[in-house]
Amino acid sequence: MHGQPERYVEGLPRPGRCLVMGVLNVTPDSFSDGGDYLDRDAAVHHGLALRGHGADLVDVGGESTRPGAERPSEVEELRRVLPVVAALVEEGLVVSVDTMRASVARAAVEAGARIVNDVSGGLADPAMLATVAELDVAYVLMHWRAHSVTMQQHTDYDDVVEDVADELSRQLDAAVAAGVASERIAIDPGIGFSKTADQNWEVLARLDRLHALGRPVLVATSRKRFLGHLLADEDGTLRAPKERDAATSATSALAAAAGAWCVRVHDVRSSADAVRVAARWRPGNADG
Ligand code: PMM
Repeated sequence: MHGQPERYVEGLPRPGRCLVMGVLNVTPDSFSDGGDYLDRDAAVHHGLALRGHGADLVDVGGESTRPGAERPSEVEELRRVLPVVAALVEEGLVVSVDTMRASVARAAVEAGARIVNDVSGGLADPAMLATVAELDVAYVLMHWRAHSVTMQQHTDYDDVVEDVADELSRQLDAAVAAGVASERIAIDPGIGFSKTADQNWEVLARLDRLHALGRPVLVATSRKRFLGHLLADEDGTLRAPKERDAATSATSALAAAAGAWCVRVHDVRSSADAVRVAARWRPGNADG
């Protein structure tokens, strides 16, 4: 499995450029869009708009993972997510479910989701990896150390790039050992999860180290706090989350140019443009 970077995940679109995954949070408390799409119709409407703006995939999540967030119950998560997944699948979208729970992953896949996006990379729910193996769907496996309530207490690394790569490699081995087909797996360094702002930038500057793990890499920087720090006012006030989209499209272009397989973003239009620019920039890629 470890060797040349793979460019594709089996069973997902292959447009010849970095994919764009649109974020659809059906939560009251996500950091940038919490409460915006809690109502089912508003959520479905937004999912369709994301496709219209150029999303290749739409990622539906019912649990906020912002630092300090409390978890919803399983019943509540299912109630938020399932009707939205089903309605978007019905409309022909490629839907991913953002969940750490095997039961939610299973129900969403039964409703038509084609990707399980597990920010815990199989570590939060002992049933997750076997469930994904059985469902035989695509799996986004993220670097993760702890639930959101405590994750910012877990930012000790000897070398953040090497340690994230090693921990991801172990998570990847566990997934494959549980029967998940390696061609179905993408990896994700988990920007903002158990990482300081500086550590996020270090990881982003070394995506080559993650590519050495041999799987496509998803990069999710959208509107995250480290961008708010970068763009802070002189008095130290962070740039507000919804004012971080221009910076996000810059990270999307840079990630795509560095070989990322997919970027996960809230403002799809600007990042869809950015990944097209990155593709066209490559020598000899006139069709990008
Ligand atoms: N970040 C958030 C949620 N889901 N999924 C993946 N694969 N990678 C991430 O970095 C990630 C994620 C953070 O919350 P948001 O939905 O408000 O962006």
